[in-house]
Amino acid sequence: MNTIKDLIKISQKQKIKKLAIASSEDEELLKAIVEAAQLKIIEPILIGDIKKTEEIAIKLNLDIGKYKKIKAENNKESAVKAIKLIKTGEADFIMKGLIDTSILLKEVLNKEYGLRKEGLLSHVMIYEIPNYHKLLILTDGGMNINPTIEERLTIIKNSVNVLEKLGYEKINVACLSAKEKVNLKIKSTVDAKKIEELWKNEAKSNVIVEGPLALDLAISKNAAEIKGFKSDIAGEVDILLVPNIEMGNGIGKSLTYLAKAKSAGVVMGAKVPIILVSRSDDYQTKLNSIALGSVIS
Ligand code: COD
Repeated sequence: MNTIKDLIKISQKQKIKKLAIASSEDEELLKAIVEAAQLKIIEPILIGDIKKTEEIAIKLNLDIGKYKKIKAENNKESAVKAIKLIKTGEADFIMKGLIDTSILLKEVLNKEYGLRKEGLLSHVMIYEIPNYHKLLILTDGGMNINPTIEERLTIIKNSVNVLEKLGYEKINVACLSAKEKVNLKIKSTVDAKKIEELWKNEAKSNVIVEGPLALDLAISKNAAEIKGFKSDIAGEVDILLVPNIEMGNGIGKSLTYLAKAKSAGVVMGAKVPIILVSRSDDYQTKLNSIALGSVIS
């Protein structure tokens, strides 16, 4: 699988999934949902300000008449209602609509609703970048703010899980920092080396984890050769593990806005995938993410 288009194709070959959308009153979101339903990827359940959602649908000439709709008084209520549909088995996965990320995630983490499993939840973003020869995962630029070393090991596993669901057999992971040598003054280099060592205890020989690596070495074999950096994965990396949310958010937004990358994003580690797109993402990114969530669920 080398393109996001492949992802859409795979999702169309599967059973139609029920998607609960928290706060559906958003133009780009509604366009994506209607198209995903037409492509037979999902059956949407719209939750939130239904009057506003219907007004948007009329304005955009979208037919949402046959979709199930559930009214919610505010964003928190639409998040809770979406999550409860998972508990009752009425929905297969959840998508964030016009609602602040933290509001939705706080409810997802609320033990009362039973969506959490034992491990850490983390955000996984897949990019198709014009200048890179394969899909690239970036994690975690959307949920965990400053994860510990142990937490970053789980973040790797959550993203590996995504690629395995997409059929990958061999997976290369780079633990990013600002350079390839350990510098005690740069904590992320020390952490990355530790993660590389700890990964050797995992019984997953199909996944190579190396660190620390600067971004150029991770994605360019040429850069690695020029710098004389010996690596089994340089230029062939599938997953970029970042040390904190700031680096993840910075790389992610650069890929989208400066490199014109296509993307799809999902939160892994809960009982079902949670589609966590940015409110400013266009409808295509939202559609791609729906396809990703559908394949994983
Ligand atoms: N996975 C599993 N459990 C978690 C996780 C996680 N990723 N994060 C927190 N928990 C658990 C904690 O162990 C604790 O039991 C409970 O949840 C509350 O923990 P807090 O107090 O740290 O959690 P919150 O509710 O204050 O914050 C959790 C958020 C995910 C909302 C927070 O980390 C956050 O706001 N992240 C950034 C999201 C964001 O704004 N993204 C968009 C911009 S990039």
